[in-house]
Amino acid sequence: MSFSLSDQNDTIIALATPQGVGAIAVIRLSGKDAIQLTNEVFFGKNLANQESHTIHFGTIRDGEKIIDEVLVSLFIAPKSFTKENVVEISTHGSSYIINQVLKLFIRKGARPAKPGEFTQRAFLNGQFDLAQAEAVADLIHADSETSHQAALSQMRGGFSSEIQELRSRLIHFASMIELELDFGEEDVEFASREELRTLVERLLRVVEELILSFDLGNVIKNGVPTVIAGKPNAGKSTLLNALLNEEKAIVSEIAGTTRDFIEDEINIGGVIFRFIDTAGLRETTDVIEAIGVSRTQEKMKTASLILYLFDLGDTDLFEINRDINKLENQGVPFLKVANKIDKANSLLINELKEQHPDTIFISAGQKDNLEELKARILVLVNLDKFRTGNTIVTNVRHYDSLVKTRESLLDILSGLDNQITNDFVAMDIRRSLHFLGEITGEITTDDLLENIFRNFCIGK
Ligand SMILES: Nc1nc2c(ncn2[C@@H]2O[C@H](COP(=O)(O)OP(=O)(O)OP(=O)(O)O)[C@@H](O)[C@H]2O)c(=O)[nH]1
Ligand SMILES: [Mg+2]
Repeated sequence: MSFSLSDQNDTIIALATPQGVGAIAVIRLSGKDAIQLTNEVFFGKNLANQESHTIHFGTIRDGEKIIDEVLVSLFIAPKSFTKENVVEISTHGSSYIINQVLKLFIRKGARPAKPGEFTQRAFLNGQFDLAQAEAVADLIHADSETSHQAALSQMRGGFSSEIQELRSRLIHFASMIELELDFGEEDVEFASREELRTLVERLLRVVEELILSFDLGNVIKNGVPTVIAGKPNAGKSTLLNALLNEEKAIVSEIAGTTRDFIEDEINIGGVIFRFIDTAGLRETTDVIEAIGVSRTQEKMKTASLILYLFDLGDTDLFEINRDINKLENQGVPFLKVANKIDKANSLLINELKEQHPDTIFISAGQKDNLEELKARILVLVNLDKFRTGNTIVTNVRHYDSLVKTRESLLDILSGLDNQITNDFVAMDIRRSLHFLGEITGEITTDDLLENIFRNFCIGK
């Protein structure tokens, strides 16, 4: 797939709603001939005489044959998503009708849109910058409140505006320093080195914060990895099933039932958690179970959160303290979850309440107190910062450019410290400008564009 400039003159068409049967389907056209092409097959009124942002009832006909009764919405350039003429045709949602309409338009000269081509045109026509265009894709794929928030804030400008502002101030310094170079031997200084340092340090802080936010961004997109760990038979698989409300993992009274890990997503309070049920932790001579145990230990290291689950009827304070000690050394946040409260003796419960008052008592089998467990999980991961509209980088491409920007900014600073000559400072500044420009799309290459828009779905 490539985007040559001549493609840009085509009028493109695609189904904008999902494939399959629905009450209505929306077919979208964009391009300079969009209205004229529609006029050729639409009967009701002359679309060429209508105003932008109006809706018209009529029929779509292929020669004598009526295909469907439809509503046609008009968006006249530049007042549309792509800034081109856009027509949206709402038909009845049968795949037969959709296919007939698409075929008819293609016969008349429209071209099937490539994935993301509508958004690509919007970008090329200056509707928004590249980071915002990518956010459109994220927004469509967002399936939780937090990932939706992150995509929306990026699409509406997010960190682009801040980066653009700092970048334009850096451009100013670059030109000043290059002017100094023009004056050669004469000892003039147009650009204050102290002001340059202050600006670079500020940029560095912004860039570093964005780099840090990438880890959080990933969590939002892919779910918080949460491992349920504990001895065999503690009830880990039972807890996973109870949280999922389905019988996903096999539960049995045989210790060592789960050998490989099983995972699934659960939405708690608008945040996606990826729960991972693991093989119970114990010394074992069974080869396969031993592999499972070592995988559990691996999973625990990469988790954002561990639910340490124990059976109140099959442990004691000594064992619990030993496990907690190990967990504290691992450094991953964890919750102490005591299971099988329905058949527990009160001695251990009282000891726990005294020594570990933050223990959560549940019965996975009876689904008791799971709401409190969920509430405590939410508090522990503390995702509040996602809700306050802080900027979060969720895109690998942005992350790469940010890391390169950081390196080149550090080069500017060390250049200033070591009083290197102007031409080198100017080069480092140019390099920083380049990487910053890559994020917002002020600097693009064909490869880059192609890669980004390939990940969109057709019709967007
Ligand atoms: N009474 C009672 N029994 C429970 C509870 N939760 C789980 N069980 C029982 O405990 C046994 C073990 O449960 P599992 O969920 O398979 O335990 P596990 O931790 O996944 O065990 P492994 O996969 O072998 O490591 C099963 O017989 C469950 O029915 C509970 O809250 N109360
Ligand atoms: Mg299990």
